[in-house]
Amino acid sequence: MIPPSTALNPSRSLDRLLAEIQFLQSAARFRELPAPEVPEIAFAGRSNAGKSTALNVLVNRRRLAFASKTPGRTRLINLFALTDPEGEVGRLVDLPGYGYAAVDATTQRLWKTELSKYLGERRNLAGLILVTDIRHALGPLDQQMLAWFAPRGLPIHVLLTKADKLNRQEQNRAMSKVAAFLDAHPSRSPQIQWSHSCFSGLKRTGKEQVLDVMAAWLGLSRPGLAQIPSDPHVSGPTI
Ligand SMILES: Nc1nc2c(ncn2[C@@H]2O[C@H](COP(=O)(O)OP(=O)(O)OP(=O)(O)O)[C@@H](O)[C@H]2O)c(=O)[nH]1
Ligand SMILES: [Mg+2]
Repeated sequence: MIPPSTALNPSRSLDRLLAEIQFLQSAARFRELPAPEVPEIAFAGRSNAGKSTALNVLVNRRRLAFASKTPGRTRLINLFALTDPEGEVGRLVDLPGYGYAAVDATTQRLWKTELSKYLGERRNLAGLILVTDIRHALGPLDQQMLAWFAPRGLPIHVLLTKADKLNRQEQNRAMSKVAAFLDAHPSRSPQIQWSHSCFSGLKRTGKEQVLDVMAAWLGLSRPGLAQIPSDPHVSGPTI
């Protein structure tokens, strides 16, 4: 496994690499994925949670990943490459959502198998962004995902999205509930970074916290990020 980088490389800025991000490949199956040569950050979560939208907003593109009102829009494992003149340095991965009952049983089984293989076995996975709708943050399926994924010992950032749907007080309440849930989680280990933050794809707010986390996972620099945030989950919502 490629360990998540811990030393920042100031000559490689995440923001600069994001400005040049390119679609790399779609894979329907785990075995079709490109060689696991560079660290990958995966976006997972319930269908329709806002994964593809979050990815687009974070990279400042309107339609890099396909977002849609129709649940089940992302049907493949979509990989996007961060490349500097010397080659690829990392990837962002948009995954199909889980929990979408309207697709037929065979497709659901295929997604589940390939998704579990990706999250369970991909050896260059540097961290998981678990995208969850703030109005019902970390529902039963997300909790299952968290409990199942935690033993891999990789960092997790819970992104509470669609924050624009709630007022500030409701956002704070949702954030506190998630903080308490993560703090008390039986799989929580002080060595593994678990963090969370509030986000709105519609208002394009909450980007900085998650970009800081992503930069730390990839060992990249960001303006104003002197060192890896030791515990970003203590920071409050920015919207
Ligand atoms: N109000 C609001 N709507 C959002 C936000 N993020 C996503 N949406 C909407 O939610 C719907 C689903 O967004 P997607 O980004 O396609 O969701 P997804 O998680 O990629 O969905 P699948 O690919 O089906 O798993 C779309 O109609 C988006 O416009 C947000 O922050 N605020
Ligand atoms: Mg999607």
